[in-house]
Amino acid sequence: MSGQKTALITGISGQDGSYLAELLLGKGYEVHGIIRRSSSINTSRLDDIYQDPHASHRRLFLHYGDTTDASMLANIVRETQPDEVYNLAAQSHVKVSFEIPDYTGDVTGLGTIRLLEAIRAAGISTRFYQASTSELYGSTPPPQSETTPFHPRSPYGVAKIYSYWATVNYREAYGLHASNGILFNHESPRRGETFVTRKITRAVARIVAGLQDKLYMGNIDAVRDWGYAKEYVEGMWLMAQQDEPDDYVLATGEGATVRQFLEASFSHVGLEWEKYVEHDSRYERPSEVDALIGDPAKAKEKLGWVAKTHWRDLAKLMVDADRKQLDDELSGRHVRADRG
Ligand code: NAP
Ligand code: G4F
Repeated sequence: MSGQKTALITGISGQDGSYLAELLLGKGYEVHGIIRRSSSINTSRLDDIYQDPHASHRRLFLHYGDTTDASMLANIVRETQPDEVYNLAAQSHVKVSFEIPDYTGDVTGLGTIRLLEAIRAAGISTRFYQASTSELYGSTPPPQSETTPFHPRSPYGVAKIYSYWATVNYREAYGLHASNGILFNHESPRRGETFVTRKITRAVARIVAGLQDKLYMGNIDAVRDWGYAKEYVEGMWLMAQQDEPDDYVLATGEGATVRQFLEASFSHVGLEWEKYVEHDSRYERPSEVDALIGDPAKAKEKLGWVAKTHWRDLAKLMVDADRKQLDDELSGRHVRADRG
């Protein structure tokens, strides 16, 4: 079909990658995604948009690869000639990054340079989106905007700052249309189960069902600015549509403590969180990011993007989805509850 755009997404099997792929397919794009080879199926978040490889008009194509494999990245960029590249692949867990710092630096930091070099080597005019993060601000107090100084507090944050500056550098050095989305925490029923919001909402569902009686948590005084992932991928796409590349914060502008998220999630099903939650220091980090609250004014003004769902509604939405998913599992209906 003439005029059809092509996008390449690294990290397509993750939370954001799956929502972004849906958005782009809905806009008529041909979408290519990189997935890792795994001994078990790792594409469950793509179930709704999976297309039979034998279907003649399919627009979703999955390719095996890894951000540590430069030749694979070069081949896929050259072969697919994407109009837009969204670099979402990362070892994205902050606590885990303290345990595997070398690997995190390789995948989350150097992986970006490998992809940028693949674009340069292909000699194509593409638009590049980098999944930057509020973790870059680290210990710099809120509110945080595009002009706030960075002070990362984890190997993950340090790796992401490398990728942030690599993106800026390729924009300045080579004129690449390369933008950083500095995204504050965004969650959904598809959130990985070891991130704090999903850990809480899954536990609430399991406690209601009588499958669990305690929830062990780390630092519940931490403040985060939680939004809804499905809305944030729209902001990624908008950045790639601008005439000029730039860097943008996406956030709700509202902060809450982990304690408040616990209270909202448990009270949604009529439970008192204090009766179930206990502390376990194993979930604390060697250096914590105490408070992240974004200032999304630039994204509102330049992109027309505004976060609609704030943390209280997000907590309810995620508890409801986890309860439905558990009900389906227990009754033998293995239907995902993450349609939201
Ligand atoms: P996620 O659910 O953890 O997804 C990460 C994706 O990267 C998965 O598809 C994963 O594949 C893939 N990946 C991991 N290591 C890889 C490697 N070596 N080679 C190729 N792919 C690899 O993360 P997310 O929440 O969707 O976040 C998307 C991106 O935004 C990440 O870069 C994250 O750091 C960043 N970010 C996230 C947030 C947030 O609050 N969610 C905020 C700011 C920035 P598998 O499925 O095989 O593991
Ligand atoms: O849900 P978290 O693990 O997310 P964190 O560390 O903020 O990182 C996420 O958001 C970043 C954007 O700011 C992304 F770049 C990154 O990829 C990831 O998506 O932890 C949130 C807070 C932390 O302060 C943590 O110490 O919750 C606190 N927490 C307290 N107890 C816990 C727990 N976190 C986890 N994962 N598990 C706990 O038991």
